[in-house]
Amino acid sequence: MPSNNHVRAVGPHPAYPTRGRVRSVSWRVADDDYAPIAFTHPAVLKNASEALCPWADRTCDTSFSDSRVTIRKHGRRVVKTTLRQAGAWHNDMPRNPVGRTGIQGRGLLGKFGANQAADPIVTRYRPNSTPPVLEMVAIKRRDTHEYAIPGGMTEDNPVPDTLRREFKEEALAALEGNSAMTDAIDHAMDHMFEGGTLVYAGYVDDPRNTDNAWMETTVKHFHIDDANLAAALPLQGGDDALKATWIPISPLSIPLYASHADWVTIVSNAMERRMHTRSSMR
Ligand code: RP5
Repeated sequence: MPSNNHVRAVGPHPAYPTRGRVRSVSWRVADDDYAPIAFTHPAVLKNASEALCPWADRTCDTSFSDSRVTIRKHGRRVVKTTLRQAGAWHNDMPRNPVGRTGIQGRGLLGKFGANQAADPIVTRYRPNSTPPVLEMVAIKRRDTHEYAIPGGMTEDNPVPDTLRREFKEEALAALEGNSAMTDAIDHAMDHMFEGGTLVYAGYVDDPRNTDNAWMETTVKHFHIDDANLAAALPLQGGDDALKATWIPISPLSIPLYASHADWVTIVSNAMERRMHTRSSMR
């Protein structure tokens, strides 16, 4: 049976073949009949064979066992370990640290092992709402048509840069080519992305995961107290998004992509506690 954090990783994806049957997610439970489907998407293979190889690995290098990292949140810090140290290396290949997925190969993911992303949860209180309604900026993904945090792959860049870049690319596409607006919003973004609160770091229950490649992410929360700034954000979906919009998250009633609902719930609970603390101090 799939565990709670391994449901989407054994489920369907529009660009994937049907997964092999997963009787037991845990590698610790023997399953002699386990027959994962071999699948690496043609787009990954094409990218990997090109002279310039920006995001896909050419081959699985055994040095990845000690050079590729896997992450997790430890208190207020993100802790990094190698695939080997994390027990995510088996038979000269990365092995999904949570368990079986029914697919071997890389699917749509470019890197063997952990594919690192960053996810910014940007919230505000809906203007003039009583009781207060907490909202976050969400995109509607083009691939699965689900609402999601506007995150993206780090592509080996620092997490803070990725959070800012992805938010702009995925949710503020209206800025492109509009230099007057860009300067003003850029300034506001600099301010907004200073700090933030670490919500989660680690494995993502992503529908693209396979036995040999999986998503990990660093999630940070940024709350906009300035209602005028929040209202001024020109939300518009970028290339990977059908649209970008504010959605209510207290309570969260819209299903979200992968494990995004888990992290959004952490944020909405924390904001509720913050509000109670503030009102009890008045
Ligand atoms: C998820 O995939 C992460 O949480 C992040 O939101 C996203 C990154 O992949 P792309 O949106 O770049 O496809 O696992």
